[in-house]
Amino acid sequence: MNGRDLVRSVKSVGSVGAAQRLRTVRAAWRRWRADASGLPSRGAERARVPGVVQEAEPGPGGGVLRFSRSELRIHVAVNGAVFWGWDGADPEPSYALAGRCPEPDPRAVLEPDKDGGWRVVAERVTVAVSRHGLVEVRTPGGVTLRRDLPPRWWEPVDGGPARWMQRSEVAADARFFGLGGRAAGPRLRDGRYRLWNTDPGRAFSPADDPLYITMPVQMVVADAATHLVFHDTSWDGTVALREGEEGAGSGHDRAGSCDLRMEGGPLRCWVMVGTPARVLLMWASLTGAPARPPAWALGHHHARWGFGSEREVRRVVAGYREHGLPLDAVHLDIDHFDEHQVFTVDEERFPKLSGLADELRRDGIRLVSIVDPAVKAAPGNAVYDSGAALDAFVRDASGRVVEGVVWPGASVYPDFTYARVRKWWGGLYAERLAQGFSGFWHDMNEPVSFAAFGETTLPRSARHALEGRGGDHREAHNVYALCMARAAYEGMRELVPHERPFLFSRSGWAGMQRYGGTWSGDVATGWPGLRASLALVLGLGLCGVPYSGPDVGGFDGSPSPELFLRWFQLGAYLPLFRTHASLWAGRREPWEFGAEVLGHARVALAERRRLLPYFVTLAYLARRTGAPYVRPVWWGEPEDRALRDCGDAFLLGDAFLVAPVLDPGADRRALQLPRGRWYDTETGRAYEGPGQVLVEAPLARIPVLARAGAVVPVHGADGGLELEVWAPARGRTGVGLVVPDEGDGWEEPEIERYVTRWEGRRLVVEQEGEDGPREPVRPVRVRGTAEE
Ligand code: NBV
Repeated sequence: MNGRDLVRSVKSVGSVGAAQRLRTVRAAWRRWRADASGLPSRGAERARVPGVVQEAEPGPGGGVLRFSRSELRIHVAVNGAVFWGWDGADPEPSYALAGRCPEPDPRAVLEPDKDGGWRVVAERVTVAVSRHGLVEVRTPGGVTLRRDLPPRWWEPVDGGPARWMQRSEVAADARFFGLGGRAAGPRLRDGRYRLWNTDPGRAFSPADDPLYITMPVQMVVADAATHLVFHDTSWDGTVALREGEEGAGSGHDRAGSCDLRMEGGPLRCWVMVGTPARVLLMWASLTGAPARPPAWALGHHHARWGFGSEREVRRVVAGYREHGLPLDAVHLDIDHFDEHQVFTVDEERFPKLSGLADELRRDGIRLVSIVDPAVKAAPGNAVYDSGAALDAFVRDASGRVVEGVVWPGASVYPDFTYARVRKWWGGLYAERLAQGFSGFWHDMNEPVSFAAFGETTLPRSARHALEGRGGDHREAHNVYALCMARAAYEGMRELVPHERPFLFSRSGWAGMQRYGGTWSGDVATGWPGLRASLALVLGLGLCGVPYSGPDVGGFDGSPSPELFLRWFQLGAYLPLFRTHASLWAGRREPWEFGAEVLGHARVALAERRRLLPYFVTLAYLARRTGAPYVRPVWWGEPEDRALRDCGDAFLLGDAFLVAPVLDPGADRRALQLPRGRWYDTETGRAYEGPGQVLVEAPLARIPVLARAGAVVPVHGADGGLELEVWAPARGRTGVGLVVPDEGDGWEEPEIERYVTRWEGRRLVVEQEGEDGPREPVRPVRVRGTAEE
């Protein structure tokens, strides 16, 4: 971008102008007034607990327990997940569920337990309810995983939504993960975590909480088993976590605890027990299989807020070509809109956008467009006019359309909790497709309205359709982006039925993986930001959202060459591999950081390209099983406590252990190994796990280890698919799945399964087939046999 373009871009960002500042003061004031009149104060409240159980009524998969002051509905579903809801809460309606609630498991029955309590015994879990409403989740072997104390409600005497509190205890050795995207994760240490999707309004660091995606989803990992608990309510709330402590010697254990306080909504939850893999399989069967991105979305993306012109896009793309750097997608930010209005193009600076898109596509590069939900409140603006005609915009309690302030100035917000609004919005993507865009990047959808004081979102009293049930922003806020993603996804399925949509969204909620992925938002440039990038990807994966990645290099400022390179090297192993930065930040093209960084970045990019078939396979497996591509090192051994506490490395599928460099000046690092033999993929050196080792981490690369026995699909030198086989240890066998890239449509690929074993001194690799094992048709390259 030249100087003139920069000045124009900066000027066109309304927030820096005096008029915009005045608008934000007015918006904050309007928000405050709307809530003052639209949300009556709660007045006096009365506390309530369930009381004593009076009767039990068995039903399919469980039954109903009637207490003197509440009712508990409990059932085990066929997928093995357990549901319970107080005050008669049902699993439906729910924004998290992918479809109807799964059928009850007829084998699970409600039966009397000791001391006047009741229990439901299922195949993998027993749930016991005491006569006072304490709910215990136990393994089939009888070990308690979670004790939910009787809940407590506070009800306004004059009516209105009850606030409630649920205190739970977990094993002293348990660790907490999840709760959406938490920059301080992946292990969630003692503290309070808020459940309210929030744009921090500036580049965030690990101390910032909450961020854009919050979810009442916890994965709790303990010696006895892993469980996932999901409190299905979208209201504002907080989770206070405290890890337990094991008593040394003859001392007592102190249980871990979780206090969940919600401002409203039903008190209902789902619990899933098993291994991490089983738990996420159940989660995906309940809330939806993760969308499978098209193969190009598994390559390298380059974005920039402030390309500013077609000329600049061409310049950057040419730079990638000239420097021998593969590129798969370019993302256009709000600066390509006409006055920041979504679904428009600034014709002066992007006069032939569809021509540019065609040209890029011929070179194998796709264009991705940002999409913001707020619509410029200006009659004559086509999006505004069509939305207004449909009564699509959120209104306040008095019936006036809520006006906020975002990039285009005064703006209004589609109510995505309304099916016909979603349909209208989904249709608007036709304009983007006609411009040549292949994918979409949802931003500012917490949703954001700039405000001079108070919260930067819509008034809590703002009204939403909530699928016809009606309600306000307190309930709709956290699912706003989820519903926007649904609108886009369903729209694209109609507009381009033969292609898998590519969509990723800054904000979201439980179930968002059905429509696409996310990215880490505006992560602050700095070493802590780099660490937070990994924490977010890991944590979101454990909440069922497998496709994500950070702004490589960080969103603001200018990373040092070393920091940029380390970020780039990490990004090359994450599902979404994207360089991006703010309008005011330094450049992020790899050649801007000197010849040494450029050379190493080229190697990282080439390796990402080589591993593309593996990423395609992982994307497919995520869809089939819910398993994230990026997994914590304890994935297969959650009982290994040293692994449980390790958040600075990850497993990429089953085959690789990736150890990013997260500190400046490091040229080696400690790494906690899971069980078995691991080969340094660069040097071939073998390490034996479990245990801690020191691995070489020169500036040229981050350590990546391959699991002995892994069979990995990669691109060979001729671009064809070949198998990289990492020798199993003597006497051991190995296995690998390969899902060939069948294009960007909906065809179900044929999964290939390979096994490897030693026959004397010969390593045999075979493909399994219906008629028994056979020679693989694909070329095989064996590695890791040097010292055999
Ligand atoms: O659209 C501009 C930016 C975007 O580049 C970034 O990725 C988003 O997270 N957007 C936020 C709005 C402005 C942030 C200051």
